[in-house]
Formats: sequence, C-alpha cells, structure tokens
Amino acid sequence: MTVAYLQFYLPSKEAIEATKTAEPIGATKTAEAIRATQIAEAIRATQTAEAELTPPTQPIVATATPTTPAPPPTPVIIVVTATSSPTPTGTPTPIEPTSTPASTPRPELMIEDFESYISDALLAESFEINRNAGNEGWVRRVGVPHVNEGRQAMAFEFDIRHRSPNDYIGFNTALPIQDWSDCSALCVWIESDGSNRGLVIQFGESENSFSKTHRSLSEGTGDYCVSLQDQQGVDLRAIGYYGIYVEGPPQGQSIIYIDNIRLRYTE
Ligand SMILES: [Ca+2]
Repeated sequence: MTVAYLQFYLPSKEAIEATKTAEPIGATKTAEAIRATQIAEAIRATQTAEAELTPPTQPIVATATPTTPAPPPTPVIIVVTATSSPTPTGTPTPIEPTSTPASTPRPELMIEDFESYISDALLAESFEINRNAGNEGWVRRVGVPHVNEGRQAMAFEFDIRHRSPNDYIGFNTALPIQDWSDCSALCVWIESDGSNRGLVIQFGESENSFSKTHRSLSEGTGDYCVSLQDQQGVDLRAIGYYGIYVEGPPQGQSIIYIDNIRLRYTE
C-alpha cells in the first residue's frame, strides 16, 4: 500500500466550525470558508489514510492452529458402583440331577477263592468228599485257564457210578458260624462240563440242617447264585456249612472247576 504524506495549514477554529453549518442553497462562500472546507476534507482524507496505515495494535494471530500430533486418546474408565444390592427376581430353582447317581454297591464277601492252598492235601482237608452213595470224587488245585480270578481254583473230578436215587457226589465244607442275614445271595463261579447234570448248592447251620437249591450244569460257565432270602428252615444268622454236589443222570466221569464262592449283600 502506498503511503501518502500530506502537508497543510491548520485553519482557524471559527473557519472549521463554519464548514459544519449547513449552507443555504445558492449561498456565496467566502474565500476563507472555501479554504476551510478544503482543509476539512483534507483532514478527513488524511484521517482515513492514517486509519488505513495505522498498524494493528494487536499482533495478528494466526487463526490456524499449528499442526501438532494429537495426544493419544485417554482411555475412559467407567466405574459402575452398585447403589443397592440386586434383588432376586424369584426363588432360584435348584438344579435337579437328571438321573439318580448310581449307588456304590457294597463289595461282595469272599468266602473262598482257593488262592491260599499250597498243596492238594491241604485243599482236600477243607473239602470233604461225601462218598456215602458209593460214587467217587476228588478235589485238587488248578490254575489258568480254569480260574475265574487270581491264580488258583479247585477242580472237582467225579465218577457217578450208581443210578437214582444214589447218583450224586459232592463235597461238604464246615465254616465258622456266620451271619448271612443281610446278604441276598450265595454265588459260586463254576466252569461247567457242558452236561445236563444237576448242580446242587446247599448251605445251613450244619451238614444235618441245610437248604439246597437245584440248578443244571447246562447253564454253562459262570456265576451260579442262590437267593438266601427265599430259603426256608435255615437260620441265616448262624450259617456253619455249605456243600456243592453234582447229580446224574448221566452217570460217568467228568470234571467241573470251582472258584470265587462269595456272598452278595442286599441292595
Ligand atoms: Ca481263585
């Protein structure tokens, strides 16, 4: 911008005031009034120019914000404080098990597993063969594969030579008096000879007071169980005897294997 410097003479105060007074149309100005008017116009022009030339009293501040890296956003942590304890909307329903857990069965009570006999003679002392009917029988130790469990079982060999009613042979075993009243069954593992001979399991207070149950060896190899609760005339609280017999027909020689004679508890 061009800077202009003007030089003038200041008129008298009266002349300047005279220029501010409205002049009637057609009025004749005096030379001094004309001069004063010109000076007043020059003053206004000068003031206008100075106004344009006057530097701003305040420094010009750039309105644009300097570009600076934006600070990383401050994570906002919202802390929620419960003002009151939650109120349950209803009584919680307990989760019912979908099925009744299986009860742990009581272990069986082993009466005889044939593992403790170190000779056939000792085995024969514990299992007395009943030869009253004139037939023959023998017991001896036996191992795998004729074993239900462990390393030993008992082989019972027999020869049924007579016909009915004397076509049977078996062994008797005495026990210390035992209470079987809370047991449900007496079970005997037997490897059958595959015949249809009868199998008799008997037990009671003694050899002279017992109950017997008839089964058939045709049932095959496995557990032969006799219900104790169904027995009549036997005091289950004072059991002192059990015996196992084989009866014909047919007559002849054969062998069965016996292991794990045990009691099952009532469930
Ligand atoms: Ca055994």
